[in-house]
Amino acid sequence: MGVRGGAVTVAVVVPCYDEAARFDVDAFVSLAAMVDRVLLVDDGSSDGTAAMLGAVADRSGGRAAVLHLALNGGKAEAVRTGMLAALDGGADIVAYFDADLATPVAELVRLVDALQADASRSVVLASRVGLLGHTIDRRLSRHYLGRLYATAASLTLRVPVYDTQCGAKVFRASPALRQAVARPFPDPWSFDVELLARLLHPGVGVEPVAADAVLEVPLRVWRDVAGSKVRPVASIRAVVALAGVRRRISERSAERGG
Ligand SMILES: Nc1nc2c(ncn2[C@@H]2O[C@H](COP(=O)(O)OP(=O)(O)OP(=O)(O)O)[C@@H](O)[C@H]2O)c(=O)[nH]1
Ligand SMILES: [Mg+2]
Repeated sequence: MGVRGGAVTVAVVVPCYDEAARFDVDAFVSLAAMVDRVLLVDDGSSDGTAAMLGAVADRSGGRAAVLHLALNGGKAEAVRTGMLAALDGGADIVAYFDADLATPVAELVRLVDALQADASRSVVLASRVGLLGHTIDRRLSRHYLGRLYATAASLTLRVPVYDTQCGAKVFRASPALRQAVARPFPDPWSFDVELLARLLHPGVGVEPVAADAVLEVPLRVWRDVAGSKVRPVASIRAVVALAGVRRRISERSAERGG
């Protein structure tokens, strides 16, 4: 552990919407001690979230900050706004990380370490793969829905990715990353896939991220945390939204002449 310090600046963006019931202040204070910057994005919450995020900021010695969005714009826009702010703040590595700690802090640190350890990597994705000795605690129905979606996402992106939806991802700052978060995601339901699509298949004038610069790291621990605000209808919308991601990839590929 110990991803903070040195020449490389690590920022973690945490989208938070009405998280008061499940937010663990102590865990995020400990995260702030391990990285250079924690950007807590309060996505127009109307419960006690703002006070809890404020408590993290107060106890973090200036390393955690709260970015308040007046209106609830959804996870996609909360993540995008936070990532832009992190890049503007000079971060060399930017992660996004769900507030519910389904992925534990120690696992996020492992993902950041994996990116730091290999300069040829641009992206590290957490992957929920059931393996002996690992604890991936996910309802069976969610697992199979997730497998279907991930297969469709993999075909859309034209790379053999296993899990696009886990809420823990780490990116190296680059012109490709900056352009990938410069504009809102057209469809909030598939923003994780759209972000990867923009990196792997960018528009003219931006160097793409190579498929083998993306590393998937199997999580040792991931636990489904009760209180998700994502309704089942969202997964249907997310599948439909992949058609848009595919179309935009084709358009950009055509513009690049390939
Ligand atoms: N659902 C939802 N989450 C948001 C929103 N804005 C920010 N978030 C954050 O996005 C993260 C994921 O939210 P969850 O409700 O756990 O949804 P999920 O992890 O995608 O889905 P599950 O796999 O069911 O847990 C949390 O950190 C939320 O606080 C929003 O408008 N809606
Ligand atoms: Mg969750």
